Amino acid sequence: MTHPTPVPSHPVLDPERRQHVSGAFSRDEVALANRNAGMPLEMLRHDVTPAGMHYLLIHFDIPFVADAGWSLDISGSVRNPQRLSLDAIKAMGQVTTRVTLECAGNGRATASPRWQSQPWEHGAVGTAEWTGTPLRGLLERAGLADDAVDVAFFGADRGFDGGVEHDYGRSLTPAIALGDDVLVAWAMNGQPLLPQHGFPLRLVVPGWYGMASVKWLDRIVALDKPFDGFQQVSTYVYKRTREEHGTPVTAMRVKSLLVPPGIPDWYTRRRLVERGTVEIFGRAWSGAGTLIRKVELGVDGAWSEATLDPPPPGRFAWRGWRARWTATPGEHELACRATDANGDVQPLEQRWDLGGFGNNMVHRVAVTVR
Ligand SMILES: Nc1nc2c(c(=O)[nH]1)N[C@H]1C(S)=C(S)[C@@H](COP(=O)(O)O)O[C@H]1N2
Ligand SMILES: [Mo]
Repeated sequence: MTHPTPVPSHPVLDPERRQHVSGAFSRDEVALANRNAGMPLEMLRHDVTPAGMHYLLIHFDIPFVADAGWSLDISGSVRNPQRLSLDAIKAMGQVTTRVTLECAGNGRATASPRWQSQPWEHGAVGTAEWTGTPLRGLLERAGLADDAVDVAFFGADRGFDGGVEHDYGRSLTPAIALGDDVLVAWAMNGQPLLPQHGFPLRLVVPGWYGMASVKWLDRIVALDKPFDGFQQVSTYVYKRTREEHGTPVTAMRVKSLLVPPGIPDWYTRRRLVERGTVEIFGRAWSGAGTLIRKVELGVDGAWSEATLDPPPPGRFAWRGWRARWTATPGEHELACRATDANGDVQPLEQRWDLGGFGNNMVHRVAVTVR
């Protein structure tokens, strides 16, 4: 099976390649921010994010999908190519997993200079209960051939990036694709997927940054060489220079966020808090099923350990944490910092990355106490 090499056959739409910028947001960044909503941080209170409050990242257009007639093709290096209807997929058994998903670009907007793209601050994260059938069952039915070294997943959405036209597509190695955790999901929080979350079918790759969880999934192609699609090799790679080979973005890095306390100023979102005891609440998570070991609350640079809530079901959802702060009048900075079971801890400063990926620096919130 040879995969069509993406060659720009149309006038290149982004011939210059975008540049890094500092300062004011461009009109293009604002337009993207209006399409791709973040989760308001007060929604961290919910164990499971209400579907309409889960963050969204959609590269191209949301495909219009009529109710009936969807099918999923499995082809390439397989012994028994498949075309499966939704009903056939649902009949293959179902599981529900609670999964925290974060966009790899979360926090990009706070880098300087920043890559011109979706200008996320902190909200590109959410937790949902995804219901679907394990991907493994589908791949076993198709039977991966001995020469299959990669498995590519394509959505029904198509567009340009960097001048390259392509269907949104990502791949997983057979070892990961045949693992226990990856789902082909048709429901979110007990309801059919919303159009913006991939109706009628999507991949959910727990423990990974969101780019792997291909929405509007209509094609799986087993490959005899590593997938070279745009979203696999031309982005979602950690690197500091264009020349570098870099490291692919995969599992989420350990991270925590806090619900900004008190009340906000409408325009600046600055916080106003009454003096006295303030209950601080937040969430922490890591990638690849790694559990959270510790969360610390920082007050004006001094750290103390927070109390962890009971663990969530499974290994893939965020964990609540809480702490008490005795607020004294004046200006203060709150921060939170998580450590996972591997001993990985959030950095105090943002690592600079060309595409603005994997930013897990501690979350800081400025507060005025009266
Ligand atoms: N087909 C398709 N799948 C996609 C995307 C996309 O643009 N097209 N965006 C990816 C990215 S970058 C992220 S972070 C997640 C976001 O999933 P959500 O919008 O359901 O939160 O979907 C991923 N799957
Ligand atoms: Mo993303």
